[in-house]
Amino acid sequence: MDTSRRDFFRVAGGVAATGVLSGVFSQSASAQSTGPLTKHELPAPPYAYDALEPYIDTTTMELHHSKHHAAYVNGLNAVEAALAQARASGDYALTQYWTKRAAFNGGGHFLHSMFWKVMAPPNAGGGGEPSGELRKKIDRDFGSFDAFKKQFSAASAQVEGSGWGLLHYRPEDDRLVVLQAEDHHKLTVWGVWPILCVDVWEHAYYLKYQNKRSDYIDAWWNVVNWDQVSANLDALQPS
Ligand code: MN3
Repeated sequence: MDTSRRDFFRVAGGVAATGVLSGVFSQSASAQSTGPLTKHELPAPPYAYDALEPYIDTTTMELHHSKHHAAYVNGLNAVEAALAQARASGDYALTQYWTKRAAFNGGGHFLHSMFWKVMAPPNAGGGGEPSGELRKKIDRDFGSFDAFKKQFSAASAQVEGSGWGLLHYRPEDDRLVVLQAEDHHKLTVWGVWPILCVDVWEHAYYLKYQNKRSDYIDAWWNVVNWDQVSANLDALQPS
């Protein structure tokens, strides 16, 4: 076992309260049938924690990235190790539990990774309005950028409990659609791909905005990185 793999096992073991991981680590080296595991890692945000001030405060950014997002990364690693352990042992009794945890933690890791990238410091790539092909599709599919913003803001503000507001591209009919997610995964729709997301869990805004989720969303538009959203759309278009 090489050093990085040992380090990963130590990290993953630290989050596995059930203790199921110790078995898979000892077995996975010899049991080829369980398959290799991906080591999911916490991506660094492309700016400093204080870069989105005054719209998103430094303490919120630091806790959100280094604690909350990190927990989803560790959780996803633990889930996949537990499922490998099930394959190694042949005991699939907890598969439903771990599969639900895979959706929650995998969704959390994916959406937070996108969330950091679709934001940029105000007046340094953040804010303003989209242009190019993205702007054309927004105007076409929502009537206007203003109407899109209102619908997206409303969808995000009206998420029941914790969740996300999402702008998706739907390749089937070449259309942009606004949807919600509860938690990180519920209300997921097939056949669409997210290109913009806003986290409306209370941990994303409560320190600065308390119960005023709509105020947070209004402020968040000032840090949207439209170049990144355009790049996300372009990556889904046939070239
Ligand atoms: Mn979050």
